[in-house]
Amino acid sequence: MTKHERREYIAAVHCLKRTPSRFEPGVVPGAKSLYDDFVAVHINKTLSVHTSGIFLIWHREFVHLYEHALRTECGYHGAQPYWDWPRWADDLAGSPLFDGSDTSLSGDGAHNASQGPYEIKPGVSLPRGTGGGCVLGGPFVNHTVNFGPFDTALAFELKMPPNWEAYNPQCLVRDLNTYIATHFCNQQIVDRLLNASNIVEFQGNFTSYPTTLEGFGPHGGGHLSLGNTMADFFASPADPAFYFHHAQVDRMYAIWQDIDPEHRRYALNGTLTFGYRNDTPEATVDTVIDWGVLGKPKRIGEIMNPMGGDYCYRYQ
Ligand SMILES: [Cu+2]
Repeated sequence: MTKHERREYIAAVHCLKRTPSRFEPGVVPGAKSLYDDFVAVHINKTLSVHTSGIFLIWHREFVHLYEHALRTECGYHGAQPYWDWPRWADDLAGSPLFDGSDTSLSGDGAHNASQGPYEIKPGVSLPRGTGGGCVLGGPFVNHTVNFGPFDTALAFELKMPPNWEAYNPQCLVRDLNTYIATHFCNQQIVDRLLNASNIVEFQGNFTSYPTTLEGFGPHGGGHLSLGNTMADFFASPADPAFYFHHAQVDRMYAIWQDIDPEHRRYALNGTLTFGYRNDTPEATVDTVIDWGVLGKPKRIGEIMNPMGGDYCYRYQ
């Protein structure tokens, strides 16, 4: 993107943060804007759209709806860019996305001495990064996170955070972490991902369940490599970087589908419950996904082709 395009994108995100929420007053007190509505919907659906049969397609439509809102509500003319993980994995702070300049998404957070390692599960942890505090400057220094923070462990217990709708304004927190980026978002990881021979393997390469370090994958790796706000399992879309990360997840999905469209275009595997639990039915192309205030309900089959239905996009 040219610097002009980056500034236009950033201005549109700021505009979305000023655009009124679509929730009825009082229903979701933390949703102060249309930007926050996306965070709220993600929180509300967390227990059905991660390590489940609809992870890939749900996040595809979610990013599409966000891009659509940037364009239709806020005058943005471009597309939602993706974050090419391996390119800056060993130098996140030097990347145009996170270098803290006025054309970035803001950079690292202030060094927070009390930031500890990331506990993946009992006995398994990953080292902290270089920040852990509020972002120090750049375009999103005043971007408030209005929900959470939430405890990721709740997801593994299939529990929603109590009173998640509450308004709890905080700063955007980053903890740039090249250890995590170079281990989980490198080129070999991307190659392995794209070499998956079927949908079970492909989904597993993104995020295995139960989570092991080996199977941590570039989805979780990307979230954790940016730190606290992006590492919040429920409220991560509160960090504008979420959409760059998930555009790249979707790019991987689209590239992988295009390798063998006959077998992969409509391949699905898994239920609608976190951890592929069988208390909900298997996702099928006819399963309808409800988008609440963000958009109209859609059949899964309508979300599986980037060049079909409401979509008309491809990745470079
Ligand atoms: Cu998500």
